[in-house]
Amino acid sequence: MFSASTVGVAATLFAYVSKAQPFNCQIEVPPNPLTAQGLATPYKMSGCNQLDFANQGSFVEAAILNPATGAISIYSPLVINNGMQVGNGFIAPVVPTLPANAVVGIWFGSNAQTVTLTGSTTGCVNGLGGSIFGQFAYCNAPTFFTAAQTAISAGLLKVPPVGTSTKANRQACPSTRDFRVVDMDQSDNVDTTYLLINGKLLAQNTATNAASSKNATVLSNGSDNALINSFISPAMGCTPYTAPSITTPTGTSGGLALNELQANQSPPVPPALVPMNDDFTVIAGNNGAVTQSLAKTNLYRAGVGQPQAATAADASGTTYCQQYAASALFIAQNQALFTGTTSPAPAVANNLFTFLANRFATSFGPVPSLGCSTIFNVNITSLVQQTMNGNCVVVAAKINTAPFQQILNGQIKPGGAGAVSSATSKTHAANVASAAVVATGTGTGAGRHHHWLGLKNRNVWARAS
Ligand SMILES: *[C@@H]1O[C@H](CO)[C@@H](O)[C@H](O)[C@H]1NC(C)=O
Ligand SMILES: *[C@@H]1O[C@H](CO)[C@@H](O)[C@H](O)[C@H]1NC(C)=O
Ligand SMILES: CC(=O)N[C@H]1CO[C@H](CO)[C@@H](O)[C@@H]1O
Repeated sequence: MFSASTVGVAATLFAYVSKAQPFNCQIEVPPNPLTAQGLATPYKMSGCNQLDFANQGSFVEAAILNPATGAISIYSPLVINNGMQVGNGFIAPVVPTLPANAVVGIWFGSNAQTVTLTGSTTGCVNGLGGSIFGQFAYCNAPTFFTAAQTAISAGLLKVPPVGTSTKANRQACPSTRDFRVVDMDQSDNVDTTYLLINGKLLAQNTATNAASSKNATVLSNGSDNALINSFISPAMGCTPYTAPSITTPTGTSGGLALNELQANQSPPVPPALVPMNDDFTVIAGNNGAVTQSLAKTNLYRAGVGQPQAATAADASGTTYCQQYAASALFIAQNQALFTGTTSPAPAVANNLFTFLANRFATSFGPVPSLGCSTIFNVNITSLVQQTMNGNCVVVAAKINTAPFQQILNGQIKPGGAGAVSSATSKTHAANVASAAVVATGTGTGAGRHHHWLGLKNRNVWARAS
């Protein structure tokens, strides 16, 4: 039933996604990146323009642990375009004071398609061999998480529990490993913000820079972490875990490391851990084939403090997709609360509910998302019906919860009605063909494209990233 033209439609969609972010950045890690001087040395960007932040910008976030006290602080190193000078392109970064024997971990995110680290990359991980993660990288992160666990075990570092919602029927508060709030690539975001002053001067978003710069834009990447910390948690009456930071105007910041440590301390049951169908952990071959990789998945997990999967079954995308169905139920259950909450991205959706519905439908959908709808052979367009206005902003959404409940219960099994042969999403070819089931059925092609367009900032929100 997959005619050439059907496949063509799906292939076009995929190409469209790829074209949305054609930028491939190289970021030069400065010498001694884990020292105070290294943290305060700008990372130099090549191949991308940091001033075009929404499309090509990248962000760096460090967590600093004092092993003697267990105290953690967050510091965001600055990223500049290669060739920029102090005062002509950027404001010199503030130099942090590091405790003795500080253990520093560094994480990268990007609005561009890919980031490749150059320079002093010892201890940095960009991917598995030649297969980079894409929009994510880290330096010294496993060492950081090990030291943090030691500090927790010693009673020095006290990570607050996620807590209980005060506004949403006392549901558990969300964390980055919670199936209710993950997206197509969980655990890939930082909370970094920068300033762009007068449209041409890059600076850290310190209290001093923020106060003295009247004509500055905050370059925020609206990450998944920020989505939880700044939108979902407040809406539910939950308090995000933050730490002191001299690179935020308020003096405190969330952080990838904080989110993962907290999720590790108060694990949801079951916890969402990076699976093998995450588009950051698959390996793309020259011929367009995509192979799942336990090694690459584990390499990613190590960078976000997650347990290693012993076998492919332990990181199964099918299992992950089944459990991810819980997200649809959560979003629907809290429809009224989230409808009354500001949208994190007004250009994508008009409130938090429509935003989350759109983000879930995208993430549950065909590869290069998680491919869950393909695995369970359900029509995601039909199960999450979205209404867009003339500007392609999602203004209404209707979630049919029963099928998601059945997926969660195991009543709808992988393969669903059996019409789709590729349940495991091993190759592009298989997924493109399967994706056609949904793609061709989409009511308006234009709407569908705009929907995918939301993936442009997927590092940012649908993240995707
Ligand atoms: C303020 O910033 C904008 C860019 O965001 C720039 O075009 C404009 O010239 C700036 N105004 C002043 C007074 O510098
Ligand atoms: C999927 O659902 C949409 C929306 O209800 C519908 O228009 C389309 O025909 C369906 N596709 C298939 C293949 O059934
Ligand atoms: C640069 C960039 O992508 N900024 C986005 C960060 O997130 C907000 C949503 O809160 C968007 O409006 C920005 O465009």
